[in-house]
Amino acid sequence: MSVVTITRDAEIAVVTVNNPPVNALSQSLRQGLWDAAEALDADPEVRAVVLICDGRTFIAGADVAEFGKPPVPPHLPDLVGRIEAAEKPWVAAIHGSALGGGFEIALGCRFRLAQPDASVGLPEVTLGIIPGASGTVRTPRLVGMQAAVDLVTTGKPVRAAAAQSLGLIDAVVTGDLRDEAIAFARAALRRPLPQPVSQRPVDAPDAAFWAAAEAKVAKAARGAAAPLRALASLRNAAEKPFEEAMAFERQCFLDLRGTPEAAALRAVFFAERAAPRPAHLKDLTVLPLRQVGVVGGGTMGAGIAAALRDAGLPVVLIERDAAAVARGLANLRAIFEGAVTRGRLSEAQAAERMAGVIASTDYAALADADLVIEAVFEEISVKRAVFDALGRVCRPDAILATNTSYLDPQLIAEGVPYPGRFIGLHFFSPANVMKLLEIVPLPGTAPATLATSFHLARLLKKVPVEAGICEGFIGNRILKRYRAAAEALVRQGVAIAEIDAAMRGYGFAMGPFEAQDLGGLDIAYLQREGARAAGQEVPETLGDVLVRAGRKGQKTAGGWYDYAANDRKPRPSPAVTALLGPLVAAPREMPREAVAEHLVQEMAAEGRALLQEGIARSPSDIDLVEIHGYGFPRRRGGPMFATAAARR
Ligand code: 3H9
Repeated sequence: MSVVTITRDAEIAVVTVNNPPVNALSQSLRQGLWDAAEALDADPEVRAVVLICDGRTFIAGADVAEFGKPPVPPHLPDLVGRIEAAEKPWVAAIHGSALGGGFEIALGCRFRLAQPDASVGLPEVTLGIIPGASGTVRTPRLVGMQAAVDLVTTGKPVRAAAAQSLGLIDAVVTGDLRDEAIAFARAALRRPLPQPVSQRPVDAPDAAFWAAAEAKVAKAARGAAAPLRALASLRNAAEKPFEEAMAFERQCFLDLRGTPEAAALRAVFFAERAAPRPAHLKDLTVLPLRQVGVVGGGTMGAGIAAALRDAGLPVVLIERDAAAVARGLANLRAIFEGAVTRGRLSEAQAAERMAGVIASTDYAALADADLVIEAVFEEISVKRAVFDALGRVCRPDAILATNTSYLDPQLIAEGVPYPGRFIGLHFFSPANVMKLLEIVPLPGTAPATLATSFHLARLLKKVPVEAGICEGFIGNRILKRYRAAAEALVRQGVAIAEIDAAMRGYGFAMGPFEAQDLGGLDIAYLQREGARAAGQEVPETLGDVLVRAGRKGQKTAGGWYDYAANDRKPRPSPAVTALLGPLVAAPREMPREAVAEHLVQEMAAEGRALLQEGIARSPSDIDLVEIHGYGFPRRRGGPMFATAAARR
C-alpha cells in the first residue's frame, strides 16, 4: 500500500499518510508528499488540502534510522517549502505527536489543528541535532522568539491546549479529526488566508535577551553541543533574511548529524525503545495486573507505591504496625503533595492517588493481589519473614518480587511455594522518578513471571533491563568498580576535587565523591562490614577510614569534603587530608580528560565482565542501566558505547 493516498470530499482533498509505526519521514514519504503537492496544485477542482495520518500518530519526525546515511532528495526543507508554496492552502490535522520534521511539515501548512491529547514539539536537541527543516526559522515567526527558544532548546513537546495558547496551532478539535479538518478548511476558504509562516515578520530581541538565553541554555546543556547551536540558529533567524537563516540552520543540522554526540543519542533512542519489548520474550503470555501489593512503606516502598498509583494501579500497602502504616502513608502523601507543589498534579489528582491505596498491617489484605513487591529493610531474615507470610496469604499465581539491591534473591526465595512466580524487581530511589528497573529472574522463574515484569515496566513507563544474579546485579557492580577506581586514583595522589571535577566535565551531575557524600558513605561501609563479618576478604577502603572517623557524608557535616551548616557546597577538607595522608602518595597532576577516560574505561571493563558472565544480555542494556540509574551522561551513550566509539 502506498504511504500517501489522496481522497476527496468535494473541493477539499485529503492527503492521508500511512507509514507505520510512527509515519516517520522516510524518503518514500517525502517523495509521496511532494508528488501529492504537485498533483493537487494541478487539479483545478481542489481548493484546499487536509493533511492527516493513519495509525497511532501524526508524522513523528524525520526517519532517525536514515541519519547515518547520505541525505536523498526530496530534502525535508524543500518539501516544507513546497507545501507552503502550494496554490491551495494545506491544513495539518494532528493526532498523537507532531514532532521534529513532522511539526516542520505542519509549519509549512497554512493551518494546524489538533486533538486535545495531541502534542507538538521540536525534540531534535535530544538527538544531538537541531531542527533541520525550518524549525528554528519558521517557529519564531509563528510564536515569537521567547516561545521558540523554549521549545527548540529544551526539546520538550507541548500539549494541544498549551500549543494553542502559544499560537503553535490554530485550533483544538474534539470531534472526528478528518471531518473537523475538512469543515475547517472549507470555512477558511471563505476568509482571507493568513500569510505563509515564512513571510511573517520575526522579532529581533536585543543583545541582553540573547546573553540571558545563552547563559540559561549553556547551564542546562551541561556540555551538550546541540542546544547552543539551536540557539545560534534561532538568533540567526532573527538577524538574517529567511533564505540565509535556512541555509545556516541546514548547515548546523548537517554538521551535528555526524557528531559522536548525535550518534550516541541515537543509539540511546533506539535502545530505550527496544528495552521494554525484548525479542526473547516476544511470544510469552503476560498475566493481568489489576492490583499490586507493596510491603514496606519507607522511602523505597512509598516510591514504588507512588509509581504504581501514577500508572493507575490500585495498591495495597503493608507495614508491620499501626505507627509504620501511618509513616508509610505520610511518605506517600508527601510524594503526591510535592507533585502538587511543583504543578505536576492537581489537588484532586493527588487525592485520587491516595484514595487508591489500602494500607494495612494484615497480610491477608494481599489475598487478591496479582503482584506483591517487597521493599523492606535490606536484611535477609527480615525479607525471608515477609516471603513466609506472602507464601501463606497470596494466590498461588500471584507474582512475588523482591526489591533487594545487594542480597542474593535465591536466598530470599528459599521455601517460597510455587517458586516460578518469584523474581527480583530492583527499583532505584526515588522509585516514582527514576526510570531504571533491573529485572532479575532466578533460575526457576517462570517465563510468564518474567514477561509480566516487563509488562509492569511498560505500565510504569520504566526502562527495564534484565540482569542475572551477582552481587549488585549490573548497576551496583559497576558502581563498586567505579568507586574503587576513583579511590585508587586518590591513593596515587590525584586530588579528590579534581576527580569530581573531571567527571562533572565529562557530563555527570556529580563526581563519585560528591555523590557518596550526598547519599551517605555508611551504606556501602555496612555492606563491607557485613561481608567481613561473614568471613569474606574485603580490603580496607579509604571510605572505611572516613566512616570510622565519623565522616558519613553531608548528614554528618563531612565525608570526602567538609560542609558548612545549611550549605551543600563541598569544600576540600583538611581533616580528610590528615586522615588519608598516610595512605595517599605525593600529589600528582592528571589531566581531567585522562581521569574521566580512565574511570569510564573501568566501568566498561566491568561491563565486559558482566557480559562474559551472562549477567548482562547486551552492551546497550548496560548503557541504559548507567544512564537511567547512575547519571551517566546520555550524550556519551553509556560506558559501553563511549568506549567502543573511542576505539572506532
Ligand atoms: C527530526 O525530525 C529532524 C528534522 O528536524 C530535520 C530533518 C532534516 N524515526 O517510541 P515508540 C520507532 S529528528 C525512526 O515505542 P510510542 C521506534 O524506534 C526526529 N523510527 O512509540 C519504535 O520502533 P520499534 C524528531 C522511529 O507510541 C517505533 O517507532 N522526532 C522514530 O510510545 C515505536 O516507537 C522524534 O524525536 C523516528 N523518528 O511513541 C520523535 N520514532 O517498534 C521520536 C519512533 O521497531 N519518537 N520510531 O521498536 C517518539 O517520540 C515516539 O516514537 C512517539 C510515539 C511519541 C512518536
